[in-house]
Amino acid sequence: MKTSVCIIGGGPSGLLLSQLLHLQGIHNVVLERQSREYVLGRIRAGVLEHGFAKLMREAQCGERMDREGEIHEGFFIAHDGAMDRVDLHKYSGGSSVIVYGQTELTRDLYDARERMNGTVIHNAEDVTPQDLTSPRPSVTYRRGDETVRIECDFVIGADGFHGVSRKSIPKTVLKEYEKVYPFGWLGVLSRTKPVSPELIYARHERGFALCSLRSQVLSRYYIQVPLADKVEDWSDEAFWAELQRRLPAEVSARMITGPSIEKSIAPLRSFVAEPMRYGNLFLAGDAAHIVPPTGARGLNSAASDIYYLYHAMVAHYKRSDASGLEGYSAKALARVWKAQRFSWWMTMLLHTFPDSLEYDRKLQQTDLAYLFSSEAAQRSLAENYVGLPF
Ligand code: RFL
Ligand code: PHB
Repeated sequence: MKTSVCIIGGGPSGLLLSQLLHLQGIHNVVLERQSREYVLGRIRAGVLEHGFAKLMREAQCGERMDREGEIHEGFFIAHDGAMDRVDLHKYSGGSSVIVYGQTELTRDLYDARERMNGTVIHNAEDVTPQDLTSPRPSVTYRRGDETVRIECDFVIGADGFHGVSRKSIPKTVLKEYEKVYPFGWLGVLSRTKPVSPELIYARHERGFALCSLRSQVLSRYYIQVPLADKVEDWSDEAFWAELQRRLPAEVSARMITGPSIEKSIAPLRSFVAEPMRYGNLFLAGDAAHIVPPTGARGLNSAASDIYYLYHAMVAHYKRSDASGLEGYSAKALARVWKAQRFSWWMTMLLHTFPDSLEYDRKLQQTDLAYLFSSEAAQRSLAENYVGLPF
């Protein structure tokens, strides 16, 4: 098989790039290790920035997002007995975010790829990038007993944190920066009315909590848990009780609980791999960088990678201009690190650290008191949360 661009990974990053390139007449193939149902069963992001939404529209996949997604112009931070609101609209110069689930967005991308006869190969086993520093790299994969080779100009590594692409870059070339946090988030999805029309991030001595949503009938809640905890350790009853303990009493009093329809634990990690290019391999999204979910930046950082890569590929194929590809890694990393900084800051501000000193807790309280007493600090939070420009 021959193609121009071979994309490894059929998550949001890979599918969005595939769709954008297709619309520009640039032939591409997506290789995904899992089935479509498996990918759509993963409950992840809920908050999108407008830069991501704009790309979805450009990819002709924004119709349902614009119809069903909710515009949020602010969110709450519960701390020290107070419930302070961050006015995103006011402090970001009129911007906002969109609440629309990653599952739905991925479904829209799959549907579009199908409608346009795009090639998305599921259940591709042993995907292996080859000859990455040659002008004609290839990717092989296995389907049953058969090994298939795809020859291409470029390989895109959009296969998430545990993918194969980043691992195919020699250790002598790749530098990895990592910070692992001593806790995870236990998330529950329930078919109940959300406790608040806007998100509530809560700092509490017992640990962080977050009230989020997917729609007016679908709630998504998280609580900070120790790394050693397993999903089986947490019955629905225990989850709701702990969540309610960490929220202001008036919020807990009006919370509607119900059976969980999904429950999972995600460890929190900050990670960046540099550079994001090796020969004709380009990394994008979680394959190159991970943030703890506290600032809702993960998917939104992938969006800027895809935006830069898409424009670089178009310049290469339409105008024989290689400058976008040459500059990709440096340009993408500059924005990636800003998302890292912001996500780290939100995480440090709102979580309870097992080894923290009383001094550290005083600083968290002071940081929050400063935030809500300073318009400049709220402006800084708002401009990062709605997304820095690409
Ligand atoms: P993905 O989604 O991991 O997709 C990668 C795909 O590659 C496939 N794959 C392979 N395919 C072929 N061969 C191999 N060897 C392969 N290895 C892996 C995988 O099966 C998968 O389908 O990466 P992508 O596309 O870069 O997208 C990144 C986002 O998924 C991620 O950043 C966000 O979900 C992070 N995130 C959030 N981001 C936001 O912007 N806003 C949020 O509100 C938000 N909330 C979250 C989050 C992540 C969370 N978890 C579970 C980590 C909330 C949570 C709880
Ligand atoms: C979510 O709804 O899953 C969500 C929202 C905001 C975050 C993280 C996750 O910061």
